[in-house]
Amino acid sequence: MGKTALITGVTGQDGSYLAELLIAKEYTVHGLVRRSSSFNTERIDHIYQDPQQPGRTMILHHADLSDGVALVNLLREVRPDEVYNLGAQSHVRVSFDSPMYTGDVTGLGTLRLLEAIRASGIDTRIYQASSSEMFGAAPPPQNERTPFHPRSPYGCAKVYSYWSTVNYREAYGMFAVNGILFNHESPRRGETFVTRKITRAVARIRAGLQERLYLGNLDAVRDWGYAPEYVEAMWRMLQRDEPDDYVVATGVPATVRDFLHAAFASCGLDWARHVLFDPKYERPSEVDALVGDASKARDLLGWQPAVRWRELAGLMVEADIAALEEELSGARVRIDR
Ligand code: NAP
Ligand code: F7E
Repeated sequence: MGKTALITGVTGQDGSYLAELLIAKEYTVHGLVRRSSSFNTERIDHIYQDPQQPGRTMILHHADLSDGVALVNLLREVRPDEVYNLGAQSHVRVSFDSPMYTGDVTGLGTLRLLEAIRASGIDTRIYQASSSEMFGAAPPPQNERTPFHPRSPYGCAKVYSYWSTVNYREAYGMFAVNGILFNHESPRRGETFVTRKITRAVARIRAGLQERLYLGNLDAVRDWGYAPEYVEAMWRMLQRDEPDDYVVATGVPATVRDFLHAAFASCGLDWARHVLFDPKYERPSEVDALVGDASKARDLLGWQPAVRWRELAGLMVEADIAALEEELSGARVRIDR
């Protein structure tokens, strides 16, 4: 019998890659999906299995991180060996517009899940999706010993979740780990995060569908890795003998301007002819530089990244060009459920 996992945030970028990884490892994957008035399962449509299919290994449940009782009921029903808490309001700029909501889902949501594990009485391991945003203003390179100095409601909520996870490990002996992941991207990255916003615009400008791209601060430094590699690190953390916290990063810095240049240049375009500044994309308090030191993950998990930011920019542009061509040819269809 394979293991059973429950993923919150299964419809997100990481959730979709993690579900693929676990299914390939013969897990039965249960995913928590929040109710939406429009389809929100596009990233997992290709691995979706019909409820009527016997012996299916991918099962979706409606619930929400704001509903603690629903979490208890779900855990009692599924009895997972492993829980991956990836669900969150994950957009830093938006967290300044909706700080209470972000605190509720991204912060308290984790506590609800930890408490639901206790209340349901099941024996399980939990992965918490912690973030380099917790380091905020702390100068790079950042590792597991770097003090937190969050710069947004999102960062503050993640710090709350981080310490709640550590507290449940210490107080109740729970196998609870924090993966402190630096920015990771892919063709499935949400369209309003800066990398995807850029690569999508490159595809559209190249096709003559868009002329201008409005951005905020181009000087910010980030450490961008490739999401499918990062979900492997999550899984490895839960396979260890002892629970612990790990930084996951490439260690390679680049500015938003560097990424912009590489993405446009990969199609022979000059970004400076298309990009304009809009202050609405700036944050009230910015995180200037995040560059991770992932040597602990390398030494203890045997995890190392292969894809660096320049290659990532190229592969994301290629994927956005292919997706646009498919869309324009009418070949892309939505699956109804
Ligand atoms: P994402 O694409 O924004 O996905 C977030 C997921 O959370 C989506 O499935 C979303 O559902 C779900 N969600 C939102 N509100 C919810 C609620 N109230 N109840 C239940 N689910 C809810 O994020 P990601 O990039 O995959 O990141 C996964 C996790 O890692 C997040 O916790 C994020 O904060 C954290 N993280 C990300 C990065 C990164 O660079 N990607 C780095 C460090 C940490 P919908 O699809 O319906 O919106
Ligand atoms: O911004 C600058 C912006 O929104 C990156 C989330 O996954 O990673 C992500 O958070 C940088 C910032 O990601 C635009 O000011 C300029 O300095 O792509 P982003 P983020 O804020 O680093 C962390 C690790 C997480 O945990 C989060 O969940 O780019 N920037 N112009 C812009 N950013 C956006 N979104 N849009 C712009 O137009």
